Amino acid sequence: MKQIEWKRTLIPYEQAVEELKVKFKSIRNELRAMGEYSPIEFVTGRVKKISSILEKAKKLDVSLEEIHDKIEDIAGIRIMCQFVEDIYTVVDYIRERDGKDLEIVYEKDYITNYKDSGYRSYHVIIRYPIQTALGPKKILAELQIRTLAMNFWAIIEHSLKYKYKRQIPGHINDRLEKAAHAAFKLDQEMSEIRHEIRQAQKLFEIKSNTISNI
Ligand code: 0O2
Repeated sequence: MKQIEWKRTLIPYEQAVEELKVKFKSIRNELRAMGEYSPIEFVTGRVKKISSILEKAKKLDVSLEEIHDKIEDIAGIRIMCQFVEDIYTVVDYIRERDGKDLEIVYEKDYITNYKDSGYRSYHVIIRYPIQTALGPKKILAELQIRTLAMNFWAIIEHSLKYKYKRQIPGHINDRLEKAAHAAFKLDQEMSEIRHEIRQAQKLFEIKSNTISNI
């Protein structure tokens, strides 16, 4: 496929990523504006790189015509949370919207069933309707919901995989395994004192608002 055709093919995915980012950021902004705790810390999104789409198509043995139905993460949204518990609150928000502005295709719980690599995250594959110049269209998108610690580890591991073309040397892999364990422990420890942390954050917010109103 020529560059220009790829560009056209990916436009609906770009649109979906932008719309979904706005929707999840709005949940966070609305809750904060009401003085409520937001389980969403921040949101990012991306359209998969053409080279990664081609790599995945090869791995899954799918033709270019099939990529829209078979590659589920061309449109990807990442929702970062402070605590593991928040992830499940966000998943509940998504489930509430099932059949409304999105359709859940299936869920993958890599938190309970973490990957051999040490990867932890909660994935929800959705079908998302968009309006295009040629009419309505539904596309697949992957929502990855994770804690800040899970995200930190995943970003580092992903860049090392990229650097070493997926053949990470043993001694670095050992460190990554230890780091995955440390990230897991960090999430556990933070969950244990989550009520204290939330109270402290609330006090800090009140203080900041008071100062900014002076
Ligand atoms: P990018 O650059 O984000 O597009 P499989 O690899 O077959 O086990 P599958 O079917 O590709 O899994 O889907 P899965 O497991 O839902 O993975 C999709 C995305 O999840 C990946 O996209 C990553 O973003 C993330 N992910 C999954 N496993 C790992 C992992 O072990 N480490 C890290 N860092 N991320 C992971 P891509 O295509 O890898 O990359």
